[in-house]
Amino acid sequence: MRIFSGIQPTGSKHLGNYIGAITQYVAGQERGEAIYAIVDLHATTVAYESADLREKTYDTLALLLAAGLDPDRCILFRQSDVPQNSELTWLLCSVTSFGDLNRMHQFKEKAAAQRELVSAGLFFYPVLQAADVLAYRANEVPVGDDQRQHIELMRDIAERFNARFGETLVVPEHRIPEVGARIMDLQNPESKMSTTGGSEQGTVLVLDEPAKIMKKFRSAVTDSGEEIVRAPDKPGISNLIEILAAVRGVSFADIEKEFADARYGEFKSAVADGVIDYLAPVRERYSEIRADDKGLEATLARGAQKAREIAAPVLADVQRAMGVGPLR
Ligand code: AQP
Repeated sequence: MRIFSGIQPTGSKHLGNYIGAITQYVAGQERGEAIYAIVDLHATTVAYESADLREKTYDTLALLLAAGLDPDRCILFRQSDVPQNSELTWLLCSVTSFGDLNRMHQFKEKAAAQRELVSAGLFFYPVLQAADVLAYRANEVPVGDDQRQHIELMRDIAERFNARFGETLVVPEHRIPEVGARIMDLQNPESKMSTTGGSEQGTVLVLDEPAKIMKKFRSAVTDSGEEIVRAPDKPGISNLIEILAAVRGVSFADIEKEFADARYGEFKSAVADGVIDYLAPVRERYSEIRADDKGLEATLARGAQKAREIAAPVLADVQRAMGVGPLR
C-alpha cells in the first residue's frame, strides 16, 4: 500500500489542516509506504511573497515533524526538488478535459478572490496535484473533504490515460476521515476553516498560544436554543461537537451525552481545553525543530532523492507509452 499526499507551505497551518490531513499523514506511516510533499509549486498559483516561500516551507516541515512524521519512516520532500512531477503535469494535460478543470469549485473560489491576476497555474492546479500522486503510483490519498472533487478528477485523468495509452498509471482512492473531514470556521460555521478564505478569529492555528485558542473558542458563534446536539440548524454547535470528538478520539454521541446538561459557555471552554491539550505537544516540539534550518534542508534533500528514484521510472513509462522522447 502506497500513500501520497501534499500540503501547501501557506503560512501557519490551522486546526482543520491538522485534524483533516496531518493526523492522517502520521497514521499513514504505520499503514504503508507513506510519501508526503510540501507543495511549494502549488503555492505559487496565487499571489504570494517569493521572499517568504522557502521559510514557510521550513515552517511547514517543522510542523509536520513536530506532529510526528519521521523521515526514517516516510518520504518527506519539497515538490520543486523533483522535476518529474512538473514534467508529468504537462504530459497529463493531454488527457485532462478543459471543461472538467473549468468546473472545479476551488478554482472558481480562488479565482474570485484574486485581486490582480487569475493565473493559468491556478487553473492547472488539479493537474499538478494529479501528477504528484500518479508519479508515485500511490494507492491512497489522505485529504480533507474539500479535496474530494480534485481526487475524482485525478482518477478520471489516470483512467483516461490508461484507456488511451495502455495500462500505466495506478488509479488512486481518496481517504477522507469520518470525523473532522471538514472543520468549519468558528465565526462562520457555514464555511470551512481556511487559510485564505476564513476569518482570523474563527481560524485556530496549530501554533496559537493557549490563551488565544481559549479566546477564539469562547467567542465562537453558536446557534439558537440551548441543546448541545448535532443538527442541520445548529452548524456552530455541530462543528464544536465534531472538533471535540476528533481531538478526544470519541464519538459524537459520547460528547452529546457528556454535555447534555451543560450550557453553551461551559461547553465552549471544554472544547478549547480539549484542543489546547491536543496541540500542546506539537507546539512544544516545534520551536526546537524549526531553529535548525540546515537540518530541515538536509531532511528535504534526503526525501527528494528517494522521491526522484520512484518518480523517474514512472515518468519514463509515461513517456514511452505516449511516444515522447527517444526510443527506450
Ligand atoms: N477546514 C478543513 N477541515 C479539514 N481538512 C481541511 N483541509 C483544509 N482545510 C480543512 C485539508 O488540509 C490539507 C492541506 O491543505 P492545503 O495544503 O490546501 O493547505 P492550505 O491551502 O493552507 O489550507 P486551506 O485552508 O485548504 O487553504 P485554502 O482554503 O486557502 O485553500 C488538505 O488535505 C485539505 O483537504
